[in-house]
Amino acid sequence: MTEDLVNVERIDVSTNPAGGCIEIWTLNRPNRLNALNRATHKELIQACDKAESDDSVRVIVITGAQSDPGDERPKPKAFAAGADISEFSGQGSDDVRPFFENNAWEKVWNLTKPTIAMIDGYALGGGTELALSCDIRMASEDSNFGQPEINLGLIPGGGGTQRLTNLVGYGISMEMILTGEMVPATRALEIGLVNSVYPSTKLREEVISLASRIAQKSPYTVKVAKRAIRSSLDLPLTQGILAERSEFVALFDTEDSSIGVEAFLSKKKPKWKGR
Ligand code: CO8
Repeated sequence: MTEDLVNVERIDVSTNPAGGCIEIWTLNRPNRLNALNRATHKELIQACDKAESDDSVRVIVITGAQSDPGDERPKPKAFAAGADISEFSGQGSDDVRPFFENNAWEKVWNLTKPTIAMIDGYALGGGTELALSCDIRMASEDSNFGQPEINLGLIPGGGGTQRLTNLVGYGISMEMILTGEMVPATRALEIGLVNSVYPSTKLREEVISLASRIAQKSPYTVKVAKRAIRSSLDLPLTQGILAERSEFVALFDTEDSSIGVEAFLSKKKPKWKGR
């Protein structure tokens, strides 16, 4: 039997007012530092499609498997050390172009549900970019980030030049991409590349706690909030404000806004309908 390259674990949160589950997707090639080969990439796309069409999935967490410390040659901890470099060998632009047209990085970015990258170890190249495709990044103190593609004669291709720049600003993005040097977790926190940093032993608990708190909200309203925040990246401010206003006003026709307002006024917990 072959092992899943993206292992999907479901954590039931059905006692929440919104019910449902949190999905944890674990990239499962620890002996290759979870480098994303084509097969892993395909499974990641499938996981996106399944989760998007499954109404019970509230929040998605993406992480990397760790190698067994008892192994003869244990590997360093990793979220993902990027695309699988061995698959680049001998490839021309016509070979790689189709892969980019439907790629997992954009698929994750375009999920309508909230996503959290749980990073414990190396997140390099496509690994940092995968974390950047998530909405929130939470890392362990042992993590290192970087865009080392320049060392391969390449540049980031999974959105790094855009999403990294957006998050950390022009100068720091330039420095990271042009040097290819790694940034440790403490610095990643300082520059806004990650939301929070924890000791490795606490990371999962903290991520699940945050995911559970988000999962308690109306799943419909969460999606609208994500869409509105996302539009701030694409639209000039004045248009973004108009987009937000239109989303805000439309929410007054949803059952969940009536439920939320009535629950507040009657000092009860809202029981969301998700519409
Ligand atoms: N691809 C394939 N194999 C890898 C990768 C990788 N990206 N990273 C590590 N490995 C393998 C190593 O070859 C090694 O295999 P083996 O045990 O068989 O020798 C094993 O994982 C363990 O790694 P190391 O022995 O190298 O461990 P070290 O502790 O010595 O070093 C490092 C750890 C620093 C993380 C080192 O492995 C490294 O530099 N890795 C490569 C990082 C890198 O350059 N990443 C960028 C790749 S290019 C990319 O991501 C482009 C993204 C494009 C996105 C596309 C969107 C559509």
